[in-house]
Amino acid sequence: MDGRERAVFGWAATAVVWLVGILAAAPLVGGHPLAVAAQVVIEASPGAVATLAIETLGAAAQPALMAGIAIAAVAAAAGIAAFTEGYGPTRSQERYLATGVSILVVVLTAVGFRAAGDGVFWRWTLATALALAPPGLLRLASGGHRPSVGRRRTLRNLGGAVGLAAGGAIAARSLGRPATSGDGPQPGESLDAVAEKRDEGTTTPDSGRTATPPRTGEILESRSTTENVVVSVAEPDADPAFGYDFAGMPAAVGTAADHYVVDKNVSNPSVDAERWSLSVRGAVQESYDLSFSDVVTHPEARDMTVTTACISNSVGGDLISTAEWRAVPVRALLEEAGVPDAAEDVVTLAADGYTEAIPWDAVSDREDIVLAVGMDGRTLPKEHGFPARLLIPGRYGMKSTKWVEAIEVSAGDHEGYWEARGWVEEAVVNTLSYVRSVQRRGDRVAVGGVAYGGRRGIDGVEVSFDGGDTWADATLEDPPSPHAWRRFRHVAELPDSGPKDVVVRATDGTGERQTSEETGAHPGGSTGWHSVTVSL
Ligand SMILES: Nc1nc2c(c(=O)[nH]1)N[C@H]1C(S)=C(S)[C@@H](COP(=O)(O)O)O[C@H]1N2
Ligand SMILES: [Mo]
Repeated sequence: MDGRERAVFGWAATAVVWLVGILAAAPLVGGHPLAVAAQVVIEASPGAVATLAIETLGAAAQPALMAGIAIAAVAAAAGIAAFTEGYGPTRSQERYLATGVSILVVVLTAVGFRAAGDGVFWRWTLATALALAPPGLLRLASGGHRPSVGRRRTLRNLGGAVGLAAGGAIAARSLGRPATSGDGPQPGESLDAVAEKRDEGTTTPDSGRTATPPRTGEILESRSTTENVVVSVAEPDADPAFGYDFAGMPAAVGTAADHYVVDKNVSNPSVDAERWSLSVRGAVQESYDLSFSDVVTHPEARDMTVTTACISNSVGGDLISTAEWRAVPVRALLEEAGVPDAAEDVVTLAADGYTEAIPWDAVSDREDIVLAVGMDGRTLPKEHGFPARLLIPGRYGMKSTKWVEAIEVSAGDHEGYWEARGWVEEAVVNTLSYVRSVQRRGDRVAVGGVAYGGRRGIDGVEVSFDGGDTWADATLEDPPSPHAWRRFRHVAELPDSGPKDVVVRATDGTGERQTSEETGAHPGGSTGWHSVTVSL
């Protein structure tokens, strides 16, 4: 290595050690500047870019963005080193540059750690110090801004810096920020315990309940296709009626653990339910606040089975789930505050800065527009919006604000987070039917799946084995609730094992057939018939 190469390597290595130090110190505040930077990029990027990233990268978009930012930081360090070595600025110019870069790095690290956590002074300052110590010492040990040491010593210095970062990681972990303070309600805790605690002031955690659907028929062969379809062959003498629970079929009502998760966040807000309160305010007669246990024990709280789907889901995609929620009608919360005739929108504001709105007319009309505080009989998991989130059956998931902190009545039209990025405002779900399973039992082949038509409901599902030339009516299971999808299956006598072009289409409760027109998710949700070619 000549001097220039060594400088470039030295600065790039310092940047890498800086990133390692940042990640090592992260547990101290419960987040890190890299995630904050990614969040700033996501929120500042134009809707079209954010949407493209979601559509092409899906759930990988956020980690990919963080990786990109990390690589850019290392490249910038190498670039600065190449510049100073290549253009030979004077010693004093070089010192100015090094000082400037150092100050920038210190400020970015500190601001990032402050923003990543709850802003407690000693936590973010200590995290900043822990993160900056390894790269700082690496620079000092390698002779400041003009490295002139041998390779062996460089490697030794690097090893020392990484060791220092490891020490920082241990320190950060042991001082780690608890998810919430005190012994208030935690995500995923028994709802009964929360209600009891309100009465007695104690909490008794219990073990979760699980609902694994029974599977029928021994599976001889099974594979999953890219279309989220499980194709399998069961014993020929397995129950010829199939039921609705054969391999690949989702449970009619799923659990919190298998519910899809979508949000704009690199890391989700940690809300302390003990300190949280729901503010009901805006253009109302009297604003008021509710505590978490006020909502949990609300007289109108009820259990509700609801299907939600993300508007960015592709035809046949897995961003659709059904769960049992504990929830309180939003109109019950608002009526207590008194809503004037001039009210237009009911705006929900969230801890992550997300907002959504739904017309007051819809809220006052519908008992099923609710604020949910529980799932599967427990408090919400953090990723589903602990401690409280909205649910609007029949609208895409984007309308269902998670981590709600305030419900605000507005006299004007409010533009929601995704609406501002070019997605439709109303987000009424398009009628859909997805194949989830194709199974052979002897000469009989069953196609099974789910169909959802929002508030219109589902009246029928048809299945084709020949790419849509001929159709047969599927058998439908009763929906688990008026707010949920319906499972279907169709069994046909098909002795030959050649390729089958399976297609499904639904008819909603108004008698309208699901459109065959294929559209992408943006801006109003995907449409088109789900089809999959299988051989079994
Ligand atoms: N606060 C907040 N709420 C949000 C989002 C978000 O990014 N922030 N994403 C929305 C979107 S696009 C969807 S599809 C649903 C997903 O809810 P889930 O993760 O509980 O399934 O949350 C919605 N609510
Ligand atoms: Mo979504």
